[in-house]
Amino acid sequence: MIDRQSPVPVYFQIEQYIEHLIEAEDLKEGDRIPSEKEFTEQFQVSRMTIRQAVMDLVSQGILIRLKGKGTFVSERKKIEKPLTGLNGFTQEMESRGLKPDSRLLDFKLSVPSKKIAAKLALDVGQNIFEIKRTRLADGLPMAIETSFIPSGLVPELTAEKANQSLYDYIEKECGLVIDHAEQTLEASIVTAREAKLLEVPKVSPVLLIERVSYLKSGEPFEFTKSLYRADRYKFIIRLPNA
Ligand code: 16G
Repeated sequence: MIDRQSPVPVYFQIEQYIEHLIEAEDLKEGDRIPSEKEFTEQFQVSRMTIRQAVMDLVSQGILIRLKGKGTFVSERKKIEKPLTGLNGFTQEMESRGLKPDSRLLDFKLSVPSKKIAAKLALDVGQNIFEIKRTRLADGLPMAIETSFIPSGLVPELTAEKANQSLYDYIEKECGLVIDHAEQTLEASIVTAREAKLLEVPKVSPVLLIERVSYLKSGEPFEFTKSLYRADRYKFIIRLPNA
């Protein structure tokens, strides 16, 4: 199987072999791949070589390592999210039959930076709530979101409420009407801390989305910076002929 005369490095040949097993469905999503020891015996190469091949596939998101359990073929099906229509994370996940959840990382009342004050059209002296959450679907981290909301709009907001659906709170409990949003989408790479929170390998790609949402009154009510896992998300846009 391994061609030692080939200019293609041995670890890369093993990588291609594992990818071939996945394509041929000899290894399916969620299957455990053979251990380093089994591969070493099969290919008669060093453990280091196997490790290099496996780590490469882990960093590409093709395999996933679970501490104490082994290495598995990752579930690669991405969520396909249309970039039309405004909805919140909770609503979006529920409509897909997934259970939304959040881990509150930070909740505080603060003075906005110049950038945030401009995004939210705030006057000097108006404060904001800053809410940072890891968003999960069926127990899996999907995104890290930091939302900035003018405190004057939601004066009664608490950490407990902020850890549930913010859009529900704004509409159902505050009686405000959400109208539209403007957002940008860029590629980015996680920091070491974000990698831990999202449970992805270091230096993984993410989709950075910045959204400013407006109430029916025309007033901006949130500026949110979201980092969505690039291995779990894919956005769809319909393009009518111009
Ligand atoms: C979405 C929004 C985010 C909003 C959140 C509210 C994107 C890119 N971002 O994640 O701006 O704050 O929903 O969700 O879609 P919630 O109602 O579950 O708190």
